[in-house]
Amino acid sequence: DLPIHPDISAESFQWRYCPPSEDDPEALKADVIRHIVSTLGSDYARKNHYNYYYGLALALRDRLVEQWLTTQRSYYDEETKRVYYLSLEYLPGKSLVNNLICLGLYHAAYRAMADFGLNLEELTEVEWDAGLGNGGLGRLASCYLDSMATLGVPGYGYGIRYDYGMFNQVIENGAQVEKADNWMRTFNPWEFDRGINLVEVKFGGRVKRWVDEKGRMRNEWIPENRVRAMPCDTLVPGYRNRRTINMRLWSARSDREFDLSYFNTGDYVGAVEEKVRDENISKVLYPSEDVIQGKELRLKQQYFFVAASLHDIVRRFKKKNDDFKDFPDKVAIQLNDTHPAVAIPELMRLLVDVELVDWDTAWSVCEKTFAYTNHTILPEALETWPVELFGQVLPRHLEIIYEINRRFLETVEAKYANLSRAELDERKQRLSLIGEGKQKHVRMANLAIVGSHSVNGVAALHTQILKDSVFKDFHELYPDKINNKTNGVTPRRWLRQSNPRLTGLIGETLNSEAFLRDLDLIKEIEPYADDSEFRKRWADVKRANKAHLRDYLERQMGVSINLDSVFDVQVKRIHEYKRQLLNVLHVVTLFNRIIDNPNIDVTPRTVLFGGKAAPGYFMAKRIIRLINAVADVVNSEPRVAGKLEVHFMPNYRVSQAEVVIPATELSEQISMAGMEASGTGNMKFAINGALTIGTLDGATIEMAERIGKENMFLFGNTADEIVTLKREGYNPWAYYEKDLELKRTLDMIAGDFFSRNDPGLFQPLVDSLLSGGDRYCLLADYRSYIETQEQVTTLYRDQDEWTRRSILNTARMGFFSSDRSIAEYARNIWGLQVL
Ligand code: IMP
Ligand code: B1N
Repeated sequence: DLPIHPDISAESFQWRYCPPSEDDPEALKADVIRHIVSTLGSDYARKNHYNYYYGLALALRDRLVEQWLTTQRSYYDEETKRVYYLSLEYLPGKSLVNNLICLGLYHAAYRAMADFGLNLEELTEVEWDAGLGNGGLGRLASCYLDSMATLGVPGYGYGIRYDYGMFNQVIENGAQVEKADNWMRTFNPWEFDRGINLVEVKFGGRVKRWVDEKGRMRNEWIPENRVRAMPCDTLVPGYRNRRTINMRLWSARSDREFDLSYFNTGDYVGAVEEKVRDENISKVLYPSEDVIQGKELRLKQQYFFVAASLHDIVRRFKKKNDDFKDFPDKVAIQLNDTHPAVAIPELMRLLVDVELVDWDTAWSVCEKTFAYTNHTILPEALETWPVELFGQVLPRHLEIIYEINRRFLETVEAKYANLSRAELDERKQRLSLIGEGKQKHVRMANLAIVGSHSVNGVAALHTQILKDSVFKDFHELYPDKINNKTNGVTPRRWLRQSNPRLTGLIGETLNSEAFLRDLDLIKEIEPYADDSEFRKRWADVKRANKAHLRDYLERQMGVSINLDSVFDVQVKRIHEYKRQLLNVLHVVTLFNRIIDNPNIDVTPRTVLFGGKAAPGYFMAKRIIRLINAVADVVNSEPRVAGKLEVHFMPNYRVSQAEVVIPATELSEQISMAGMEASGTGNMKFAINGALTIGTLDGATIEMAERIGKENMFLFGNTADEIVTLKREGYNPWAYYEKDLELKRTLDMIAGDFFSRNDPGLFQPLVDSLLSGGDRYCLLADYRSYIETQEQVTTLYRDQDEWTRRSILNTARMGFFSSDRSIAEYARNIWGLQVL
């Protein structure tokens, strides 16, 4: 189950273009041999891929650590302000090729390996994806670290080193089966484990209160349990700029081997059991996006990494400072969603209880230090914790949250003194950090907003929705706090690494690789859209990438897809709001049309799906089964052969995306308007020259503003129209009754056309659209989607025009570089100057 990259032919144009490295392959070869012998204890004469992958990776790590040391020293020398990105998830994928590219060593390594009789591209198959995240949010964190390193922002990523990352998805009888992702099974050559710098993290217990000799009221947390956090550092290089930053992930280590009391009671095995329980904290990533489960272990994960990280941050601050009033001038902390929001009461605890700073000063330090990024408006994804559970795990933090809330609600009272008592009480209830209801709960978003000076959404529409509805009351209270930072993606991985052919063509045409550092420069290819020679080369690149994907899928799944069809792709987490089901309705509609009219002049299509469903998400898992069932019927029907095929690509992940995206011609971004906070896959596709069929949602709207609506296929209700539709009483049955093609499609799915051996299998899906009320308005957008797909079919017949638009898409995507996003964060939130 390993992706295969195509061979590199020295003749190919990108090979000639890509700047050859100054580094000499001989030095690299010597280092590789040395590591194979001295670090791995293995024999370099055995030319296996494992030895040489690890040898090469370690030789690169040597170079990274040199860069990292000089980068870190410069921060101390210049006493710069540091930026800490706190995220429960990161999705780096594979590191070998990325690090070679950033260090300018790709060619040297390629030649070095060739001298050993090995192919560099085959070595990359040894590496496993680091999949320590669910999807967009985690990958965004990794793109942002890449951009911080490239722009020279003094950043650190902090998170958890899960033993098991995102599960591997296997399809058995059409259904998703989850397999543990044992990515640490073999040794991780990119990481430095720092087993001597352990940090203690406390849990449970009680709060002891006393008055000290100076008459001060003291609060001391007496924990019930202590766990140690071990730092594991992965170095993140900038693009050919000799700068390297660090992603520090914490691994839980038990404290108990040192706890003699257990031996005294004679319960040795019991002690080991508890030790294992402590180490479970960093055992596994929670594999669900957008649904919060409220499990104690998850809260412990959050506090574990936040406490260890803040300990590190404060330690580093204290090396050169003694007045905590200066903290916000030296430290900015960005909270990646509310998952690390417990950092706010933790910093208060450190300042007030431990450093004895007065409350008001401490609070002002917190507000100036923290900033919070919101990534979703889905109500079921807004984090809350039952007060009782919270108090058991973090008794002192719960007290601090109550005190923050008490003072906060006082300011609300003062501000709205003119309101009636009833109105004021309602407003206070909505703003409170503590929600009432069946059981009292801590509202993490409210905590994050109150404790931060900046709250940002991830696309313009999303931010507007935060201001107008989700956080309306807060926006009234703090009109300057909510701001937008539209997401971006790194062109190093999502252009240079994943699409060397296109990078080569652009680089050769512009005679520069500067667009990889400043993606705005890519607009300079726009005039070539009218150059027929250039268009031909552009189309050749796409075709080569399509062939690469075909070969990949042949190896992975044993299917051979039609190169002469339009590659129509929807890859992302499976979620009802993303509407993979709408895509399926289109596929079935096309199928019916071809069967009804064998002479129909269709453009051949290959519809590809990929994505994981949260293991407990019934509907999402059933959608995967439907896709596979429809694929079985469609792909074995001779009457549609050569015209339509459908495949579900198992185990979608970063390294697979790198193969799929450059080969895609039609990118499906069809969420219900208002639901997708931003999307980042949408950007990766357009940068790689896919045309988008999409709704006016998330960052797709901003893409349309730049690319031009005429160069995309936009359809469906807008976010405002959806609101109106629902307000006026949305009735899916009305669409079902009046649209015969839609009715027929739904009746086939409900009528077991795709589930002959499993009657009723897909009834729940159809029910969700009809009797269930169709929460995501698929039926309302169906007709407009089908008609827009017809426009796709028509345009595809004019390959020259299609290619012209493809070039315009790429040329106009400069804004969506994560370098632009990070420059905006740095200037407007972190108070840093970037060039
Ligand atoms: P082609 O088959 O000759 O067109 O080369 C495509 C392959 O080039 C892809 O698998 C890339 O992973 C790989 N590649 C990556 N970096 C470079 C580079 O710097 N020059 C050339 N090819 C590269
Ligand atoms: O974050 C991405 C956005 O581009 C997507 O639109 C958005 O859906 C995604 C709980 C999440 N929102 N919320 C999550 C992830 C893990 C988890 O445990 C929520 N992911 C997103 C980047 O901004």
